[in-house]
Amino acid sequence: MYESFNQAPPRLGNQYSGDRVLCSYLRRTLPPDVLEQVEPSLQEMGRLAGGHLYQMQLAYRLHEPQLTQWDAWGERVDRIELTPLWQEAERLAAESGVLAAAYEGRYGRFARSYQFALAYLFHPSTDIYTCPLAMTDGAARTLLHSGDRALIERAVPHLTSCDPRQFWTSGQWMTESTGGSDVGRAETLAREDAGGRGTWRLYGRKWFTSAATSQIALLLARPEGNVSGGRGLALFYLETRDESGHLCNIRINRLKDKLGTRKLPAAELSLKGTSAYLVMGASNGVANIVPMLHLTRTWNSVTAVAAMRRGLALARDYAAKRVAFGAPLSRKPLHVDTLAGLQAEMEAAFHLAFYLVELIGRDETGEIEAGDSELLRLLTSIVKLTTGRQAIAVASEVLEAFGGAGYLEDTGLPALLRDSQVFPIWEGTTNVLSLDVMRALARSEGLVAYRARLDACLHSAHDAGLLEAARVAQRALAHAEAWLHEVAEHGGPGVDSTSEAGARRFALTLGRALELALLIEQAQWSIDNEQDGRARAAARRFARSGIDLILDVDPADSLALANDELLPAG
Ligand code: MFK
Repeated sequence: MYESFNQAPPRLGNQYSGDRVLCSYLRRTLPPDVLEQVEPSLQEMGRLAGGHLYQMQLAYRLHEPQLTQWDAWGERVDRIELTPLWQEAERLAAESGVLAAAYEGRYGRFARSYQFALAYLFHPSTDIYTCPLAMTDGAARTLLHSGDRALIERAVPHLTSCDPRQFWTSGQWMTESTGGSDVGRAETLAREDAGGRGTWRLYGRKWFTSAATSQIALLLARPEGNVSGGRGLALFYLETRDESGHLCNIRINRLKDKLGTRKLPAAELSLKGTSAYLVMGASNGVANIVPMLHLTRTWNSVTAVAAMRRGLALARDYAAKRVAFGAPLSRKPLHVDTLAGLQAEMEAAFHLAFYLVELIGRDETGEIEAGDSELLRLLTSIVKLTTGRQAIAVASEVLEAFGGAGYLEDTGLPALLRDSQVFPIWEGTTNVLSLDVMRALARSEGLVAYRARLDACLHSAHDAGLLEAARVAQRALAHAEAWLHEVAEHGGPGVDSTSEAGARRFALTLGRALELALLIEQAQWSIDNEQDGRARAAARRFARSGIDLILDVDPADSLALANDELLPAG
């Protein structure tokens, strides 16, 4: 009987031990005794991510969370049933300490590197369960930063628990229909309860919240009588359900019908007199929620890299077994060239994201110098916006590397692209974060520390093959500095129309130049200590992949192009 050909699908091995970039980076940056202690749990997470969790992800591909708003007898219940993989991920996240690792104080400033290595392995096989983890991490850090003893004692032990029965997640509820970017326009009203016992009631609609299954949320609302804008908002803490499990004056209007991240029950909510407590005073809400944003943006960066890595792991395995025109794809020069470019992007992004993680580790343990503090503030936005854009480009190419199979839902591959599209959108779009970079530079010396770090990386390079790549990074930074100088002379401090129009190209240039420098540093170390030239190959390739993106653009041309059908000919 005639049997038609069946292609063997791509497979994953242990996602820790098979990840040369992660393993080599940890060998360089962690003290050997710390690495020895954390490696068994990284091995275990890598095994699950490439095995059981990945198999579940494929098996439950069609499952989505279900919202039941009413019970059979007309009672409003707003119950959300999670997918089987999310239920598994919830348990595993707690037990394996994906959150707790950053708070248990065992590894000092290296705790964050360990935690984010766990998160990087956990993310791609758990259908974005890292969204509630990111929010939870941000909430725990913000509450600790607030110094509010009662809230800290009440919530932080739950948020950082390794016991799934005790573990709570947090939501972050900022976005309203007035804007996810211009948060200062939020309309949710806060009214203090009579008696002044510190309880407030919240009224409003949160248009887009993170997972609506969280036990607590940090959110913004405007105390009655406060001024408009971000300063008039206050940061609040609330618990979503009472002891019997009923939502506390919260209605889940609907789950959001998203392009991707569809296993994540992001929701639109109405607050109907929900009890809440102030965190850090009755104003300055935007400034007070910033510690949360810094962590959620870091999670965004690390998970963007993790998504790229997953796509590449699948594409590489496939290329080795897929035969076309007489040879495996892995031997075809053009396919090889394409995958090489993607690997270089991923590898560069990896080092940028984990450098940000290192800075956070040092910041949280008080081992950071003043200049690096300013660098941390600047990089949070730069890293998030740079890696977010890379993730989409890589995911799109990964799908193409599978040909038609990359376009078929039951391979599980299209979700890689849909889910990646979220990285540049949530937690601040590329443009909004680029403007944040300009504002940060107008107020701080972050660029001095940036240059010092970039120079230190480049000076570490002595391999002849890395020196040309180092010059590319130097030239890109010099061009970025010259551009900044020019726009500052033209418009004075702050953001004017010239600097605003070029802010994205400027921020991406800073992101890519530092990616290249950090990759060069790793490459030199790997040559010297591991006799491995693969990071060098990545650095050399990345240096040829568009580092300096700054262009001279005529604003009049931009205005005419952007408004093509709105403006008269001329
Ligand atoms: C994967 C699943 C996806 C689905 C789930 C998604 C759930 C939905 C979750 C979301 O809602 S995603 C959308 C999240 N939205 C954002 O991340 C906000 C983006 N917008 C910004 O970041 C704006 O720049 C910002 C809201 C901060 C601007 O607000 P304002 O009111 O114009 O504030 P301003 O004056 O710029 O800053 C107020 C204070 O905060 C200032 O300090 P001072 O009061 O001391 O002067 C700023 O310096 C400070 N600040 C702002 N951004 C900062 C910062 N400080 C440090 N770092 C920053 N990044």
